[in-house]
Amino acid sequence: MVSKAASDAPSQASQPSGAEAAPGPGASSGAGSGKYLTSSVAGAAKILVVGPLGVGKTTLIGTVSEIKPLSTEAVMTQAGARVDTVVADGKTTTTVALDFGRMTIDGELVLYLFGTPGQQRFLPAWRDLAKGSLGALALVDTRDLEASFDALGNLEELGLPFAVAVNVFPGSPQYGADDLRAALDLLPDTPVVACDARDPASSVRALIALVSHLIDVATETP
Ligand SMILES: Nc1nc2c(ncn2[C@@H]2O[C@H](COP(=O)(O)OP(=O)(O)OP(=O)(O)O)[C@@H](O)[C@H]2O)c(=O)[nH]1
Ligand SMILES: [Mg+2]
Repeated sequence: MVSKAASDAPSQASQPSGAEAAPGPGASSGAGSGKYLTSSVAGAAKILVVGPLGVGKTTLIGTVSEIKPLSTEAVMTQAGARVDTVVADGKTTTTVALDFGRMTIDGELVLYLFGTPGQQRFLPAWRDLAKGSLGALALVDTRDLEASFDALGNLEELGLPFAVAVNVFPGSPQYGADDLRAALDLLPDTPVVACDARDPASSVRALIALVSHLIDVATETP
Protein backbone atom coordinates (compact mmCIF):
# COMPACT_ATOMS: atom_id res chain seq x y z
CA MET A 1 0.00 0.00 0.00
CA VAL A 2 2.75 2.42 0.84
CA SER A 3 5.55 3.21 -1.50
CA LYS A 4 9.22 3.67 -0.74
CA ALA A 5 9.91 7.16 0.49
CA ALA A 6 12.14 8.02 -2.40
CA SER A 7 9.81 6.91 -5.17
CA ASP A 8 6.51 8.71 -5.77
CA ALA A 9 6.58 11.28 -3.01
CA PRO A 10 8.29 14.65 -3.13
CA SER A 11 11.91 14.37 -2.13
CA GLN A 12 13.47 16.73 0.37
CA ALA A 13 15.02 18.62 -2.50
CA SER A 14 11.64 19.16 -4.13
CA GLN A 15 9.82 20.36 -1.05
CA PRO A 16 8.32 23.82 -1.29
CA SER A 17 10.89 26.52 -0.98
CA GLY A 18 10.92 28.14 2.41
CA ALA A 19 10.03 24.88 4.12
CA GLU A 20 11.81 24.94 7.43
CA ALA A 21 11.91 22.90 10.54
CA ALA A 22 8.87 23.79 12.58
CA PRO A 23 7.69 22.51 15.89
CA GLY A 24 5.27 19.84 14.74
CA PRO A 25 3.59 16.97 16.48
CA GLY A 26 6.72 14.85 16.24
CA ALA A 27 6.62 13.80 19.85
CA SER A 28 2.99 12.84 19.74
CA SER A 29 3.32 10.87 16.52
CA GLY A 30 6.64 9.33 17.46
CA ALA A 31 8.12 10.96 14.42
CA GLY A 32 11.26 12.91 13.76
CA SER A 33 10.26 16.51 14.22
CA GLY A 34 12.89 18.07 12.01
CA LYS A 35 13.38 19.24 8.50
CA TYR A 36 14.71 15.95 7.19
CA LEU A 37 13.26 12.48 7.23
CA THR A 38 14.84 10.09 9.67
CA SER A 39 16.68 7.04 8.34
CA SER A 40 14.02 4.81 9.91
CA VAL A 41 11.42 5.95 7.37
CA ALA A 42 10.51 2.98 5.20
CA GLY A 43 7.53 4.18 3.20
CA ALA A 44 5.49 7.17 2.14
CA ALA A 45 1.91 7.90 1.28
CA LYS A 46 0.26 10.87 -0.36
CA ILE A 47 -2.89 11.80 1.54
CA LEU A 48 -5.56 14.37 0.66
CA VAL A 49 -7.23 16.49 3.30
CA VAL A 50 -10.62 17.54 1.96
CA GLY A 51 -13.81 19.19 3.09
CA PRO A 52 -15.99 22.24 2.62
CA LEU A 53 -15.05 25.86 3.07
CA GLY A 54 -13.73 26.74 6.50
CA VAL A 55 -13.94 23.23 7.94
CA GLY A 56 -10.34 23.36 9.15
CA LYS A 57 -8.19 21.72 6.43
CA THR A 58 -5.44 24.33 6.50
CA THR A 59 -5.56 24.38 10.30
CA LEU A 60 -5.17 20.59 10.59
CA ILE A 61 -2.24 20.41 8.19
CA GLY A 62 -0.53 23.28 9.99
CA THR A 63 -1.16 21.56 13.32
CA VAL A 64 0.43 18.24 12.43
CA SER A 65 3.15 19.23 9.97
CA GLU A 66 6.77 18.64 10.96
CA ILE A 67 7.88 21.16 8.37
CA LYS A 68 6.67 24.69 7.91
CA PRO A 69 3.48 24.03 5.96
CA LEU A 70 2.95 25.47 2.53
CA SER A 71 -0.32 27.34 2.35
CA THR A 72 -1.87 29.39 -0.41
CA GLU A 73 -4.26 31.69 1.41
CA ALA A 74 -5.88 34.58 -0.39
CA VAL A 75 -8.15 37.25 1.00
CA MET A 76 -11.82 36.71 0.18
CA THR A 77 -13.18 39.84 -1.44
CA GLN A 78 -16.51 41.16 -2.64
CA ALA A 79 -15.45 40.19 -6.15
CA GLY A 80 -15.92 36.54 -5.28
CA ALA A 81 -19.21 36.98 -3.46
CA ARG A 82 -21.33 35.99 -6.46
CA VAL A 83 -19.62 32.65 -6.97
CA ASP A 84 -18.08 31.81 -3.62
CA THR A 85 -19.56 30.72 -0.34
CA VAL A 86 -19.29 33.55 2.15
CA VAL A 87 -18.60 32.70 5.76
CA ALA A 88 -19.87 34.85 8.55
CA ASP A 89 -17.55 33.85 11.39
CA GLY A 90 -14.81 36.35 10.64
CA LYS A 91 -12.84 34.10 8.31
CA THR A 92 -11.20 36.43 5.82
CA THR A 93 -8.96 34.15 3.75
CA THR A 94 -9.37 30.91 1.84
CA THR A 95 -7.06 28.35 0.26
CA VAL A 96 -6.82 28.98 -3.49
CA ALA A 97 -4.50 26.18 -4.61
CA LEU A 98 -3.41 23.71 -1.97
CA ASP A 99 -1.94 23.17 1.47
CA PHE A 100 1.09 20.93 1.92
CA GLY A 101 2.59 19.43 5.03
CA ARG A 102 4.46 16.35 6.21
CA MET A 103 3.89 14.05 9.13
CA THR A 104 5.74 10.88 10.10
CA ILE A 105 4.03 8.05 11.95
CA ASP A 106 6.11 5.93 14.33
CA GLY A 107 9.27 7.07 12.58
CA GLU A 108 8.48 4.69 9.70
CA LEU A 109 5.70 5.97 7.52
CA VAL A 110 5.77 9.49 6.17
CA LEU A 111 2.50 11.09 5.12
CA TYR A 112 2.61 13.87 2.55
CA LEU A 113 -0.54 15.85 3.24
CA PHE A 114 -2.21 17.79 0.45
CA GLY A 115 -5.12 20.04 1.43
CA THR A 116 -7.67 20.90 -1.22
CA PRO A 117 -9.34 24.30 -1.59
CA GLY A 118 -12.84 24.46 -0.08
CA GLN A 119 -14.60 26.79 -2.50
CA GLN A 120 -16.86 24.95 -4.95
CA ARG A 121 -15.27 26.46 -8.01
CA PHE A 122 -11.98 24.73 -7.22
CA LEU A 123 -13.46 21.22 -7.23
CA PRO A 124 -12.04 20.43 -10.70
CA ALA A 125 -8.54 21.00 -9.30
CA TRP A 126 -9.09 17.90 -7.21
CA ARG A 127 -8.38 15.57 -10.09
CA ASP A 128 -4.83 16.86 -10.32
CA LEU A 129 -4.28 17.02 -6.59
CA ALA A 130 -5.64 13.49 -6.17
CA LYS A 131 -3.17 11.91 -8.59
CA GLY A 132 -1.07 9.35 -6.76
CA SER A 133 -2.87 9.74 -3.45
CA LEU A 134 -3.73 6.65 -1.45
CA GLY A 135 -6.63 8.06 0.52
CA ALA A 136 -8.22 11.09 2.07
CA LEU A 137 -9.19 12.54 5.40
CA ALA A 138 -12.59 14.18 4.91
CA LEU A 139 -13.24 16.91 7.47
CA VAL A 140 -16.87 17.48 8.36
CA ASP A 141 -18.61 20.24 10.32
CA THR A 142 -21.87 19.00 11.86
CA ARG A 143 -23.28 22.54 11.79
CA ASP A 144 -23.64 22.08 8.02
CA LEU A 145 -23.49 18.45 6.93
CA GLU A 146 -24.82 19.21 3.47
CA ALA A 147 -21.75 21.30 2.76
CA SER A 148 -19.71 18.07 2.86
CA PHE A 149 -21.70 16.24 0.19
CA ASP A 150 -19.67 17.55 -2.75
CA ALA A 151 -16.36 16.59 -1.17
CA LEU A 152 -17.55 13.11 -0.20
CA GLY A 153 -19.14 12.60 -3.61
CA ASN A 154 -15.90 13.62 -5.26
CA LEU A 155 -13.94 11.05 -3.25
CA GLU A 156 -16.41 8.34 -4.23
CA GLU A 157 -16.14 9.34 -7.88
CA LEU A 158 -12.38 9.13 -7.65
CA GLY A 159 -12.63 5.75 -5.89
CA LEU A 160 -10.42 7.06 -3.09
CA PRO A 161 -10.80 5.40 0.32
CA PHE A 162 -11.34 7.88 3.10
CA ALA A 163 -12.00 8.41 6.80
CA VAL A 164 -14.32 11.09 8.13
CA ALA A 165 -13.07 13.41 10.87
CA VAL A 166 -15.72 15.56 12.52
CA ASN A 167 -14.00 18.83 13.41
CA VAL A 168 -15.83 19.98 16.50
CA PHE A 169 -16.63 23.69 16.68
CA PRO A 170 -18.35 25.47 19.58
CA GLY A 171 -22.06 24.79 19.34
CA SER A 172 -21.67 21.93 16.86
CA PRO A 173 -24.60 19.53 17.12
CA GLN A 174 -23.57 16.10 18.32
CA TYR A 175 -25.01 13.20 16.36
CA GLY A 176 -24.84 9.53 17.14
CA ALA A 177 -22.53 7.53 14.90
CA ASP A 178 -25.42 5.79 13.12
CA ASP A 179 -27.24 9.05 12.41
CA LEU A 180 -24.09 10.64 11.09
CA ARG A 181 -23.33 7.65 8.86
CA ALA A 182 -26.86 7.72 7.52
CA ALA A 183 -26.81 11.49 6.93
CA LEU A 184 -23.51 11.29 5.08
CA ASP A 185 -24.41 8.01 3.35
CA LEU A 186 -21.17 6.35 4.43
CA LEU A 187 -20.15 2.75 3.85
CA PRO A 188 -20.21 0.65 7.04
CA ASP A 189 -16.42 0.34 7.18
CA THR A 190 -15.65 4.05 6.70
CA PRO A 191 -14.06 5.27 9.95
CA VAL A 192 -15.68 8.24 11.66
CA VAL A 193 -13.67 10.05 14.34
CA ALA A 194 -14.01 13.34 16.18
CA CYS A 195 -11.13 15.78 16.18
CA ASP A 196 -10.09 19.31 16.95
CA ALA A 197 -8.00 20.48 14.02
CA ARG A 198 -6.10 22.81 16.35
CA ASP A 199 -4.98 19.98 18.60
CA PRO A 200 -1.98 17.90 17.45
CA ALA A 201 -2.82 14.71 19.34
CA SER A 202 -6.41 14.62 18.13
CA SER A 203 -5.45 15.48 14.54
CA VAL A 204 -2.75 12.79 14.52
CA ARG A 205 -5.32 10.29 15.84
CA ALA A 206 -7.61 11.11 12.92
CA LEU A 207 -4.80 10.52 10.43
CA ILE A 208 -3.86 7.25 12.11
CA ALA A 209 -7.50 6.10 11.82
CA LEU A 210 -7.26 6.83 8.11
CA VAL A 211 -3.98 4.96 7.71
CA SER A 212 -5.38 1.91 9.56
CA HIS A 213 -8.35 1.98 7.20
CA LEU A 214 -6.08 2.20 4.15
CA ILE A 215 -4.13 -0.82 5.40
CA ASP A 216 -7.41 -2.74 5.90
CA VAL A 217 -8.59 -1.81 2.42
CA ALA A 218 -5.27 -2.80 0.88
CA THR A 219 -5.15 -6.16 2.65
CA GLU A 220 -8.79 -7.19 2.42
CA THR A 221 -9.43 -10.23 0.25
CA PRO A 222 -11.56 -9.65 -2.85
N1 LIG B 1 -13.32 26.23 17.22
C1 LIG B 1 -12.59 25.68 16.28
N2 LIG B 1 -12.13 26.47 15.29
C2 LIG B 1 -11.41 25.92 14.32
C3 LIG B 1 -11.13 24.56 14.30
N3 LIG B 1 -10.43 24.27 13.17
C4 LIG B 1 -10.28 25.42 12.52
N4 LIG B 1 -10.84 26.42 13.21
C5 LIG B 1 -10.89 27.81 12.82
O1 LIG B 1 -11.77 27.85 11.71
C6 LIG B 1 -11.27 28.71 10.71
C7 LIG B 1 -11.18 28.03 9.37
O2 LIG B 1 -10.11 27.17 9.32
P1 LIG B 1 -9.27 26.84 7.98
O3 LIG B 1 -8.26 25.86 8.44
O4 LIG B 1 -8.81 28.06 7.28
O5 LIG B 1 -10.36 26.14 7.08
P2 LIG B 1 -10.16 25.53 5.63
O6 LIG B 1 -10.95 24.28 5.60
O7 LIG B 1 -8.73 25.41 5.25
O8 LIG B 1 -10.88 26.64 4.76
P3 LIG B 1 -10.80 26.90 3.17
O9 LIG B 1 -9.40 26.77 2.72
O10 LIG B 1 -11.32 28.31 3.02
O11 LIG B 1 -11.73 25.92 2.55
C8 LIG B 1 -9.94 29.24 11.23
O12 LIG B 1 -10.19 30.51 11.76
C9 LIG B 1 -9.55 28.29 12.33
O13 LIG B 1 -8.83 28.87 13.38
C10 LIG B 1 -11.61 23.76 15.37
O14 LIG B 1 -11.38 22.56 15.45
N5 LIG B 1 -12.34 24.38 16.33
MG1 LIG C 1 -7.75 26.16 3.68
